[in-house]
Amino acid sequence: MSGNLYARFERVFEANAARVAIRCGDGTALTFADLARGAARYANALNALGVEPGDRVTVQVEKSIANVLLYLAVMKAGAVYQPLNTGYTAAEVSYFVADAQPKLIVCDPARQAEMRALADRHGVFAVVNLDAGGAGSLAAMAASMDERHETAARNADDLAGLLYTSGTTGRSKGAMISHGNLASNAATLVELWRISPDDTLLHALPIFHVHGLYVALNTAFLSAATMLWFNRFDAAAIIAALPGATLMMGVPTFYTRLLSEPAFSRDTARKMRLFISGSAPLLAETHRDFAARTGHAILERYGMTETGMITSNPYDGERLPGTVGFALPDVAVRIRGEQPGVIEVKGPNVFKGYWRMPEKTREDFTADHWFITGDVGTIDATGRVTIVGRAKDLIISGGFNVYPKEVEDVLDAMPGVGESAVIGVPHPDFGEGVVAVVVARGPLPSEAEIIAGLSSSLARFKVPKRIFEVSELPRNAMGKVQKAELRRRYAACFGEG
Ligand code: MLC
Ligand code: AMP
Repeated sequence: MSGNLYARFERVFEANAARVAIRCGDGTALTFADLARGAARYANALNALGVEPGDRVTVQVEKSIANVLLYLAVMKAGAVYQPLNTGYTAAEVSYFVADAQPKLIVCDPARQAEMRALADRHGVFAVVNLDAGGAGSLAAMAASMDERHETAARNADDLAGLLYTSGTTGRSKGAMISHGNLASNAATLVELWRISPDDTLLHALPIFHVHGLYVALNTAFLSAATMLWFNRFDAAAIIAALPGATLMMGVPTFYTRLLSEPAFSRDTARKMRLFISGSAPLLAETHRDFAARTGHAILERYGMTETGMITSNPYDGERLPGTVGFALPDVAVRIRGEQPGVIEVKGPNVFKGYWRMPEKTREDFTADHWFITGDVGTIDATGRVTIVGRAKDLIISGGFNVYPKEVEDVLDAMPGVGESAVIGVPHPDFGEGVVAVVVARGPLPSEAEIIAGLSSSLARFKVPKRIFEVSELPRNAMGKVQKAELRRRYAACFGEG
């Protein structure tokens, strides 16, 4: 039997052919048969463009149904899906393309010329496009293709995805994720969270990261759940749709935004079976406020790009605010030495290593092959995990990761900036907000000018929302910048957080 995850989806799609797979806000709906036909057409288009098993396909497009078909098609064709945040600038994309060496780039039509130039520089065979409405040169090509396509045979260890995560120092790393990694994690979550064809999953997450892509899509496809489709998160639209949903997955910002809407009530959530939160810490206070408003205890789980999901609060047992629950049934977690300590993970969910970076891969695994997450936590006698901090210098803003070093490097290269320290402080909407503290060397541009300057090379979510000037950065005896001290100093700069 093929280890290609799409082969498993294909069986589900066939068995549920006439049922609705995805329902969109404009009333349009796709059946599972439509999904299978669309994926086949797109896979034939990919093959016609020269894509073969093992080739990387770089995708930077707005969320759409066509994007879902493309995701399925890449897997069906046995190729490796490399999704990129739509916020990334051309400079950022350039690195990913140079590193991944894709056969094909799929981009927004507005970026076709820019991507074509990039493709020429890096020997990429073809560039095609898809717009926010799902139209574009790839969609046109797929429409003319046969709706039959033989799913490429793959082994469970073959790559299905290449997802980049930034290193705390140095270059961004491509996490190599196999069909087996995805299949095991999706099957485990479907069972644990009891996802079934009776479910309607409200999908409002982006599909270029693990949460919206692998956790939400793969579990829905495997269980034949119906999805209610939103191209972005808009609290009012979500509240209007919630009475028709049974299941939702979101980052903590989704839940705080829902709570800030007076229209969000117990009645709105009357059909809901389960709210799931992850990608960033959910404040215990949000958990409690949500329970008081809706009667639902949000189920918090913990994961990473490199591992998929690691722990989850229980479906039946107590969902304890401020904790991330227990290791998934087929996953093991441990902390060596004293607690709190760095969480390590082992299981069929753990990725195959960093793309063409054997050294970095070695650094992030222990001698006995456990993956070192960089998250600091505790594990109690019952196995319940609580995350208390991070050993890695990382900010998580609204569920997006920001690596201070990357922002500091761009800041330090700006005229007038001597040195800088980038930190995350409590933010009422994004959980953590990015702040830069800079020491001037000569005349320092204004805050607005610095922010505008950074935005030309960095995605908007990475750009500090505030810039503070100081005469010197606080350092310890070793000369290391004391970021904890800076976080204390600017803790209230976004209000009480
Ligand atoms: C948008 N902005 C952000 C931001 N999102 N700034 C900081 N952090 C963010 N996350 C900027 C915009 O560019 C804009 O700035 C301004 O904030 C206001 O934008 P908005 O319209 O309010 O934002 P919105 O489109 O509503 O997006 C907010 C959001 C979105 C929370 C809905 O960020 C989101 O979908 N986040 C989900 C991230 C996610 O899926 N993470 C999963 C990672 S997987 P300006 O200046 O441009 O006007 C993972 C593993 C695991 O971590 O365990 O799941
Ligand atoms: P990413 O590299 O984007 O996959 O982000 C993974 C990181 O998100 C983890 O290493 C954690 O730091 C963080 N994370 C994910 N889920 C949670 C959670 N429930 N609570 C706290 N942190 C989380």
